[in-house]
Amino acid sequence: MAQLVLDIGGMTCCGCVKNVQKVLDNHIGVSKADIDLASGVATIDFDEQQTQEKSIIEAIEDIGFDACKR
Ligand SMILES: [Cu+2]
Repeated sequence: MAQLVLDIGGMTCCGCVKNVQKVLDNHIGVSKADIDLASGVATIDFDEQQTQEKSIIEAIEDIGFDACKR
């Protein structure tokens, strides 16, 4: 199990957080994702056998948010 901490740009309300949360929860290999709206930080636990950092970042970018590794 690996952990990825991302700065997510563009989240302005809890609706945004919900959208990002949904994408992460549905992402194969992600076991846990905590998102903090105030700081814009997402802490993501994932299985390296099933997904990779790049794929998780792309999934967030695909719905219109910026994501970069801390
Ligand atoms: Cu929003």
